[in-house]
Amino acid sequence: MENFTQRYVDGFMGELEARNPGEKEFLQAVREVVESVAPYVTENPQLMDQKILERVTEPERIVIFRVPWMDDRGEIHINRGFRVQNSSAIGPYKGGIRFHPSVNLSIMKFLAFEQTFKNALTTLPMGGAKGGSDFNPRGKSDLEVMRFCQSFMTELYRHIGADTDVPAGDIGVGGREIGYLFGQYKRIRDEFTGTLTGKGISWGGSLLRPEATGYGLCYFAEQMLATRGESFEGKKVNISGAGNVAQYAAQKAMRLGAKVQTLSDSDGFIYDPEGLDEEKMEYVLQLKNIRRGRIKEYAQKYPQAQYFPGERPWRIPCDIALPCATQNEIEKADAENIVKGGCICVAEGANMPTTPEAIRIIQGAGLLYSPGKASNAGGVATSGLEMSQNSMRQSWTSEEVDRYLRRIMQDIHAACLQYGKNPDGSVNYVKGANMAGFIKVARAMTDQGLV
Ligand code: NDP
Ligand code: 2IT
Repeated sequence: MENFTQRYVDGFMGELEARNPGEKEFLQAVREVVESVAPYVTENPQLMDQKILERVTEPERIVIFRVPWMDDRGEIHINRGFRVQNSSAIGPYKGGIRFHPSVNLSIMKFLAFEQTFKNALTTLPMGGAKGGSDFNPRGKSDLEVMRFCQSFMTELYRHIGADTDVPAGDIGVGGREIGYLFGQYKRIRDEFTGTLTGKGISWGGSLLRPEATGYGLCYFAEQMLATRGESFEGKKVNISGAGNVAQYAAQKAMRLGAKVQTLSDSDGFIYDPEGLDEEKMEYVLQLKNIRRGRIKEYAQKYPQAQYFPGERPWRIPCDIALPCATQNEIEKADAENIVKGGCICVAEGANMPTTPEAIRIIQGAGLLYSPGKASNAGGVATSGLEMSQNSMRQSWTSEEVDRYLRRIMQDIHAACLQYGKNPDGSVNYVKGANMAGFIKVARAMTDQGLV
């Protein structure tokens, strides 16, 4: 990076850190984007004059609220709810809701910031937002989850709407939670609109929305592999997580001819040297989505698989790594293991799962590497398709939705190539995704004046 550009990055980040002290995930996410776009911004001084980066890193609105609820024994609990509406430059705010004990303002702001550029990449008109709570759904009964969701929505409803802000799922928020949230929204507002996505198929949901993030991730990884004449066929794939994204990434990778060797949760990982098949996949879907069990039970059911408590799957050699659990789950030592194991491609299903140091190791070793905002955009893109279907009061077939999803992932890949191609022909997907997303958002902000 040239001196002037480096000074610009340092100055910008210094001010941002002073304004947002201690928000480490938010600062990490912003730094990655700023480093990618700084050469472009400094060559286009009108972007500096208009303070585009200063504006897009200050959320348009943040709502923080009390969420009181009562457990099955009659004890009262108080959680904290959040909605960060980062940018409405290109459409109504859009982004998931996360229920996890780690949720805090920094994590909400990083996710809303990332979502702004991810949504721009989808080519659909959606702004960027994120919400959630430090509520831990683990071990809670359905009724407790319902009471929590109703209390959460009793405050959130006043800040959202089909043309204002459209939440969806994320960690700890799946079909069950979206159902309870939607029910309460509808009851308070007395209107049946597409204000949440990820709804059930019989009440406004889109076919393929549950599968979309994982499937889209594999469609994107297919494109990356094709740049080197490779495919999923016969490849060993390691996946982290065992939730929504991991499940359908595993299913699609398997159907594309790969051997899926690992899945994980926050307690440990399973390694199945024979790989997943359709029957094992069905077992995982039942285990996680119906019984809400732990991944270690897989190794009890299938004794050829091993369970490693307290570990992540990255030390098992693989050809393709798909992190699908959470932020910063690939650290320096994990990245070294991934490289040492002969991996050729790391495609992110989770949001920001790789630390900056680990990214440098992976990119430095010449692996294909894609950031989540590009490769996991299939989920929110299909949410955008759900919004379109709701507005038209229509529902498309899975084939139609799948065709849109494939095309959107191909277009995002093409945008990454357009802005991320290095002189030697290799592709910097981080730069490509950040530039393509930023340029679109910056143009919309310029057109709409100082707001
Ligand atoms: P789920 O809640 O369905 O699954 C999350 C999985 O990751 C679980 O197996 C969970 O294990 C594990 N996990 C969560 N937090 C941690 C942690 N701190 N350490 C280790 N493991 C953890 O969530 P999703 O599959 O929906 O989301 C996974 C990732 O994908 C997130 O980064 C999310 O932001 C991202 N994403 C999700 C999209 C979607 O449409 N759902 C779209 C795009 C991105 P445990 O049960 O032990 O908590
Ligand atoms: O991180 C994400 O893109 C999501 N959790 C999906 C958001 C959405 O609105 O579908």
